[in-house]
Amino acid sequence: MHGRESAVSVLDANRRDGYTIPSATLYPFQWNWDSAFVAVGLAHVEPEAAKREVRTLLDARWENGMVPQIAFWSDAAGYFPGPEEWRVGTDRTVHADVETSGITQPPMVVPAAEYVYEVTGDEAFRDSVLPDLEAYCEWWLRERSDDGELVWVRHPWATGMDDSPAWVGPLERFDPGEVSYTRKDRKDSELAEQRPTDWDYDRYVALVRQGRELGWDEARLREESPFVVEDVLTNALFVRACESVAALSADAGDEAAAERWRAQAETTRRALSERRFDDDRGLFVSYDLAADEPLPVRSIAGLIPTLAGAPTDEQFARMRETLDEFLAYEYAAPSYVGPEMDYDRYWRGPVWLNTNWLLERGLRRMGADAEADRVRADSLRLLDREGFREYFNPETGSGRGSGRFSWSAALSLAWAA
Ligand code: 9WN
Repeated sequence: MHGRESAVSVLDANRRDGYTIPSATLYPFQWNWDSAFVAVGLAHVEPEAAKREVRTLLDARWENGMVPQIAFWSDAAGYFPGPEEWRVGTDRTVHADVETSGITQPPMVVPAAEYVYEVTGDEAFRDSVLPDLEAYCEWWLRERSDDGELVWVRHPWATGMDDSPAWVGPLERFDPGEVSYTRKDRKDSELAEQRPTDWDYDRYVALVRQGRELGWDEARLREESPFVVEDVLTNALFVRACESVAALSADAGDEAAAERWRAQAETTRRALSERRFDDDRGLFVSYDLAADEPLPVRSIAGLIPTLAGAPTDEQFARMRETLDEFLAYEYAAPSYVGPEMDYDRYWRGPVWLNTNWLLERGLRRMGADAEADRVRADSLRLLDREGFREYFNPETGSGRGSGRFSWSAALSLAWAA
């Protein structure tokens, strides 16, 4: 019922000019890591569209290398904050072609591009995207790393897991003041219960306005932003991104670049293992650089460094105990386990299929095939039961958030391949 044909029809319906919007009801523009997951799924059914998806996203790249969280390729109503709020315009030196938001998202586009290349074998595609992918990795190191090892983000939206309980600490530490704005995401009372709270939104908007006032100047924001966080999911995907640039460079015959990015992957992987593993909680935890303290929360983000091969054998043995807590629900794997877990609200408990896909692959990399199989099987059960919903209640399986959600449709195609 929710098979290949219906997945393709959702993606076709959500496709615009060279890119796929995440959802027609909630997110009417191109989003960064959404397009990456969409490309992974499309690679198996519409390879030309997969290549274009990646290419279009990279066309929104800033001159400094950053690939933005949102590219506003067309006018669309129904989303806040739109381009007028971010004010990153075509008149700015940061970018010449398209209005965008002022932040990025986890660098999933790099491994996604490698995935599309592996499926299609199209060398012209590889050669077209590799310079942009490498520039994006360079940007992370130049603008978003204090030590050349781990990278940081400066907005919860940049983590892709917006209202994760991991961000409550840093967000509590600052006063957003009086922020006036109108949300457009709570289309009805049911959805209002499944979206982030106003408390979160006040802080999201205050951070956007601060970025805008400082002209999106990275050096000043590093000093002045109250939210400067080394997110473990972003760092895990940064390791994967460096590995992908290394693999694509080697394939293109550039052994020097391949060696450099292999070494960077190893540096970041080791830093994750040595500095971001929390033995008491049995998983990786993010770090608040503004307050100089760890954010000890059991978020699914803390399991994703498996994808980077980061845990030592000893750490992974400890992680298995924590993993059991994530697998103790009817449907694996909730986005968060702990106090005030909310089965229905966004990144505070529901199961999301993109984090399940990353976790499944991470567990396979660590040789934990039985647990990986469980995550995959539960994902397929959810898809079968509810269709391409945005997220799911981990106990009842009920679909939450948007319907006809692009990455849910796309990843169903990747799982079926
Ligand atoms: C802000 C598009 C995006 C995803 C994020 C998800 C949600 C946006 C929002 O939707 O965030 O980026 O407005 O809530 O949290 O992971 O990329 O699907």
